[in-house]
Amino acid sequence: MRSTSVLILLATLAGILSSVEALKEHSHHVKFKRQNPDKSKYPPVLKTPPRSSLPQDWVDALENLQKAGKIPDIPVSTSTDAGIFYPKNLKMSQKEICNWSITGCFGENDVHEAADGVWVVSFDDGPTAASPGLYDFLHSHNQAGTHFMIGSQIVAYMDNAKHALQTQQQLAVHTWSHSLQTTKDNYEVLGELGWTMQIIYDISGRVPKYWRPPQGDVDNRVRAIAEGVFNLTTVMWDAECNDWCIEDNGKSACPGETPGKSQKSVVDAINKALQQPKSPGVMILEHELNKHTVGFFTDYYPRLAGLGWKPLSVPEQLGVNWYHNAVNNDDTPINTTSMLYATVSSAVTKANSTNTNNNNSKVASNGNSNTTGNGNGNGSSKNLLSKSSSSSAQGSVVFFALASVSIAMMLSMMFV
Ligand SMILES: *[C@@H]1O[C@H](CO)[C@@H](O)[C@H](O)[C@H]1NC(C)=O
Ligand SMILES: *[C@@H]1O[C@H](CO)[C@@H](O)[C@H](O)[C@H]1NC(C)=O
Ligand SMILES: *[C@@H]1O[C@H](CO)[C@@H](O)[C@H](O)[C@H]1NC(C)=O
Ligand SMILES: *[C@@H]1O[C@H](CO)[C@@H](O)[C@H](O)[C@H]1NC(C)=O
Ligand SMILES: *[C@@H]1O[C@H](CO)[C@@H](O)[C@H](O)[C@H]1NC(C)=O
Ligand SMILES: *[C@@H]1O[C@H](CO)[C@@H](O)[C@H](O)[C@H]1NC(C)=O
Ligand SMILES: CC(=O)N[C@H]1CO[C@H](CO)[C@@H](O)[C@@H]1O
Ligand SMILES: [Zn+2]
Repeated sequence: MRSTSVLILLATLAGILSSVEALKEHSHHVKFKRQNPDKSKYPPVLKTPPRSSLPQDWVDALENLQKAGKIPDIPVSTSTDAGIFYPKNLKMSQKEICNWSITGCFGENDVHEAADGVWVVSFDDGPTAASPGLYDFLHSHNQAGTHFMIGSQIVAYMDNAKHALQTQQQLAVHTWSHSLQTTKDNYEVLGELGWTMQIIYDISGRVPKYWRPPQGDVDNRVRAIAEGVFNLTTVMWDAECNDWCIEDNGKSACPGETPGKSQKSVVDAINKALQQPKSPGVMILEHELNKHTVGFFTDYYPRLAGLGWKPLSVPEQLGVNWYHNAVNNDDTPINTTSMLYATVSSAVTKANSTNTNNNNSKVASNGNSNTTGNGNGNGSSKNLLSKSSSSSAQGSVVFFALASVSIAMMLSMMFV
């Protein structure tokens, strides 16, 4: 069942992406033309960025981590019709590998569930032609969502990605070519993550903090590269509705899948999640692929508050800044010359230290704080990035993490 759906998803995405060239002409907004980065700067779309495209500082950072023994020596997996496989003679323990695709294992730093009462708003696979409508809808409700974007899709829909920024949506990483990352070698993973971060930075000035692996395919090797080189946190989910099965024409690409075999089955799965107990909250996997997948969300969204849910983006539920070099989309981000976390971090530290009048009062402090943008989390960028999270918010995040690991594991096994 899983491998069928994996294949269908890949086929669906290939279809969407191949229509991108044609659509590109029409999504051109003259207003933004001069601000767009030169597309020739980026590696070819829909392919894993080649080794020759990798900036030397990323390569050095990866190789230094390898030398220091910080990248587990887990072999690259192979993807077949029957699933994802590591070499048969592999002698590593499940704990060492922590391969989500097969065992549902979460890494120790993964974000994979919501705080009590929180409905996490997040979408994968954008930007697409359907994205602006979603962003406008969210904006009209003063709602931020986390958007895990495909680098190649940003090349094709650059103005739509900028629209996300303008409508107070958080930009995050979903790889360059939307491929299975455990099947990629270390340099390939580096390019898939790094180039997607780079294009997000180029259009927004913001350095992403989160990534979600396509189809959840991640292991401790891939996590170590994401965390060690770029300080990208892996974000998973704890409920599924298989909205991605529904194609542009409204029909299902996975007739054998429940949910997913029909629009009704998707809606039923969402309704089931909406009725779940509030502890932990719900982090449901959704996609901004087309008007149908967006429509599922816009249909149920108005009911969330009445059902007692508080909808928040990923960083809002954690009570942290949205980006490594900016609090959110409102402030002026701190410039950096590289996506390498060490470089970003030192640029931030330098900017912070040149600010003599340090004032932490504007920092995101908890999930209920004014971090959704729209003028509230306003202030000078220089003093925004210092950390002053309230201990109660941190305490509760830790509490939920501990209290509900088993429930989340159960849910992920049930739904996936
Ligand atoms: C990664 O980023 C977070 C938040 O920006 C920061 O608190 C943490 O110290 C960083 N991790 C490393 C290893 O620098
Ligand atoms: C940040 O980068 C932008 C664009 O490259 C540039 O215009 C601006 O002057 C830079 N700001 C600082 C403070 O270096
Ligand atoms: C920080 O700003 C707040 C309000 O914006 C103000 O009340 C406080 O006195 C300031 N603290 C410092 C150290 O400037
Ligand atoms: C958010 O900001 C508004 C006005 O700017 C203020 O009234 C409200 O108390 C703030 N909420 C929190 C949780 O800080
Ligand atoms: C945000 O900053 C701008 C410019 O500094 C200012 O005009 C505006 O009143 C501020 N908004 C809030 C809510 O503080
Ligand atoms: C910024 O400065 C504040 C106050 O000095 C400090 O607490 C905080 O850790 C600094 N943040 C960074 C990212 O350097
Ligand atoms: C730790 C872990 O999750 N390992 C699994 C990864 O995938 C293989 C299939 O090739 C499983 O056999 C492992 O158990
Ligand atoms: Zn995806």
